Amino acid sequence: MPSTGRRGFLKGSLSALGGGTLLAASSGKPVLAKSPPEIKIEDWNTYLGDAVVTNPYGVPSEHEAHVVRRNVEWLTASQESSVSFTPLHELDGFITPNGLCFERHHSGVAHIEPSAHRLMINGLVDNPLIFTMEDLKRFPRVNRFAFLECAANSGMEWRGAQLNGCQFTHGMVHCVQYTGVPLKYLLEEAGVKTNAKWLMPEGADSAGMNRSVPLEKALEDCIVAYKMNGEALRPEQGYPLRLVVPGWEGNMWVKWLRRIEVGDQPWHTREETSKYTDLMEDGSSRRFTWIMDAKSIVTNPSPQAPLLHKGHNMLSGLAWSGRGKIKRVDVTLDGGKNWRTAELSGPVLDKCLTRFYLPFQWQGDPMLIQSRAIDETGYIQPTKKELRQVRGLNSIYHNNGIQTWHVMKNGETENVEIS
Ligand SMILES: Nc1nc2c(c(=O)[nH]1)N[C@H]1C(S)=C(S)[C@@H](COP(=O)(O)O)O[C@H]1N2
Ligand SMILES: [Mo]
Repeated sequence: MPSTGRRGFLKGSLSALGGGTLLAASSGKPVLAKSPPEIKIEDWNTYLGDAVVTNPYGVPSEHEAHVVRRNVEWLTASQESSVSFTPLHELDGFITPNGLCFERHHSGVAHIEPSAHRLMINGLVDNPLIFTMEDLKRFPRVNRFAFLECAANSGMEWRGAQLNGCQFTHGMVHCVQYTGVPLKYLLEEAGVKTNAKWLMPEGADSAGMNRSVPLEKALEDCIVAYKMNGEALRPEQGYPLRLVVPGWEGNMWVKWLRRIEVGDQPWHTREETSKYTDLMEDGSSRRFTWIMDAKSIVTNPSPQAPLLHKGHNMLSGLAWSGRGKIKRVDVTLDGGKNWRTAELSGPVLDKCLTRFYLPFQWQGDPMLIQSRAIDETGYIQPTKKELRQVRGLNSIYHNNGIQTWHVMKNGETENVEIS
């Protein structure tokens, strides 16, 4: 299956225009129609449209109603302590729209009145402080894009292919632009004592969720964020305040952030927070595995986005690394015999999702599609086999193994594993 360059693609489209008709299907892919498409006067050509502010806060077209977060009901006992998944196969570029960011809550979405919200910094500091939201908005602020991935993303796939759709296998990730105060400034204001080494950020949800974060990371690039993609955080994402911990596992990004205690040792050892560890074959556990290793996923085609047309097609996907920028993404259509380098499209940013594309020709033959990310440190995304050789089968967290999609003759696509 030779790749089609941009020129070749254009040529194909032009001859399609000459020989038959080029019609934009809903998927946006150019296809040859057998007979010319019908052009008629539609309702929307003849009536006045909606007035301005019919939707004071805009919502997507009614024809996009299928583009939603979804859950898997059997995963958890209750839907308050559960997860919903980002519809990766419906998105493009590298930004996740706010309303489609996956959610992970331990005790549901807290609804907080911002004027009543406080952030306290206490523990090993010279001046314990309490900030209002207004106080925080008077501090110097930064804007940065970052992906957030739950450590459990792809966790259901540790023992084998299970869920049919990249939304479910890889949808515990989102990438938005955050606006907020570098945590460093707040810690400077409080005056961190010299023996301080750890922070314990805590949420105002009924779980009072807390995690241990090394002080070093906090001073490096953590942000106390109040905006995402330019507007206030959504309640699901921690309104009015959340911690941003770029490149590190999602559970440290405490939402509804109300307190940061400064200490000299990790809270992991004292409280229940040890469950985010990776159980190895010999019964030992890996812990403090916070950095999200490089990973990638082909979002189109995928089980929820099968191939509809023969001939020219666009393969699309996402790659990311908690260690920096994505350097390269390789794609195979034949189960790893041949690899091609995909095009990285749009800004390639530090600790962000990165969009990749690969145009290809499809004549109806079965394909085994995989993508492999390489980050700027030279780290190469492992196969699932390689991952299991090191970590065994007991883990849930940190599965960044290469995913395989089997495209069948009819274009339908399923989640499989090849050795
Ligand atoms: N207060 C609080 N913060 C929290 C959680 C929570 O349940 N409560 N869940 C954590 C987990 S496990 C993840 S993966 C991320 C999910 O962030 P999101 O809901 O914005 O996707 O939030 C983290 N922060
Ligand atoms: Mo998580």
